[in-house]
Amino acid sequence: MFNAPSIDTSSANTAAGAAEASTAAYRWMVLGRVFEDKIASLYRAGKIVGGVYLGRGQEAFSTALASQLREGDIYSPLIRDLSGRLAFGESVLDSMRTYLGSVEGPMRGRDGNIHYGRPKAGMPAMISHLGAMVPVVSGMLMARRMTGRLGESVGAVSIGDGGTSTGAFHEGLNMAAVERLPLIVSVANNQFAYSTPTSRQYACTDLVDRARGYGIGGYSVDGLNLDEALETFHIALERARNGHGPQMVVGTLLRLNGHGEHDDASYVPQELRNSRIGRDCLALTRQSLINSGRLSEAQCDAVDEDAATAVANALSIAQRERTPDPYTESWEALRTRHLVEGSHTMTP
Ligand SMILES: Cc1ncc(C[n+]2csc(CCOP(=O)(O)OP(=O)(O)O)c2C)c(N)n1
Repeated sequence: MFNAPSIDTSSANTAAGAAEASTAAYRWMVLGRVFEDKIASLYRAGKIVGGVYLGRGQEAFSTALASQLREGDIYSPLIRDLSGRLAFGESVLDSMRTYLGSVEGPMRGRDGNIHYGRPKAGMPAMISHLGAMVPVVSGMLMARRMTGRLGESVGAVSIGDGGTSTGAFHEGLNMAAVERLPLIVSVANNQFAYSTPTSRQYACTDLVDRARGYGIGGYSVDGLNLDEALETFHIALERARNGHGPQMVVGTLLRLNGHGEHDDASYVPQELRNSRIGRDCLALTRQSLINSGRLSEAQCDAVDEDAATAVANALSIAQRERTPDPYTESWEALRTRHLVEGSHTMTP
């Protein structure tokens, strides 16, 4: 960690508060995992149209950020952030409806995966082009500042190691740094950009070194360690809210599945899978919560059961709903105004 904060987080981060934050985050992690396991099996059964991109191995890092955002904040997740999206308030049913193409879903069955957003709730729709959401969220923060609506809100944007090599990432982050915007950049370094290893992606030692170049706060965390990630994002969020400008948090971890479910990730060396970062953050978190007495085995089992029930209920509703009918409906995707939540009322 450098550009290190000197703020006192002891009152906000009491032992009781930290325990509560970690058990709450664990629930979102489990829910995300159970949901994605179900989606993966539906995909293999040919029941999902389009791609399926999962966040296995990234749940701790994703949830550590999103579970600490407040109402009024902006959250721009990436394809591997289902746990974070759920923690930020997305409903399991809406996620399920989107994957199954239900007309009742937020995308009315037009988008088969997770590029959709909920602008009114502070979640812009994800632009597929890597890096693009950094300038978008920076722009949203600028707009809030210029219209006197920024207050203590922050904008959080997720990105992968590959996305940090794009021009949009550099330009957006540089502008945010110069303007000292309350931007949180969460970099999930999962060692591969699709199949490109980090050794072919960047020449610095750690991606967090880039923060120094922009003159912003930078933190490097073990992306498998929920407690460490929660504490670090807590500090980064406080710093951003208190006028210290953009904060970048880099989590080191390994993507435990392919880029998408169509990819078997055969390019990931076995030694890396067997290494420390190849472990499963969900199992590690469960063990840590039990060892520290924050949850019992039985309570962890109950978390699993609750998640399984929530996912099964959402599936049973969504799979009975109809998909769009191309013979009677326009297929102009999102060009129709009524399909976009708040398109004419959206405020950045
Ligand atoms: C500008 C741009 N180039 C290429 C792509 C195609 N693409 C989508 S995801 C991806 C790899 C992303 O790697 P990373 O940012 O490390 O995230 P990860 O998938 O590893 O989580 C690529 C090359 C894209 N979406 N945008």
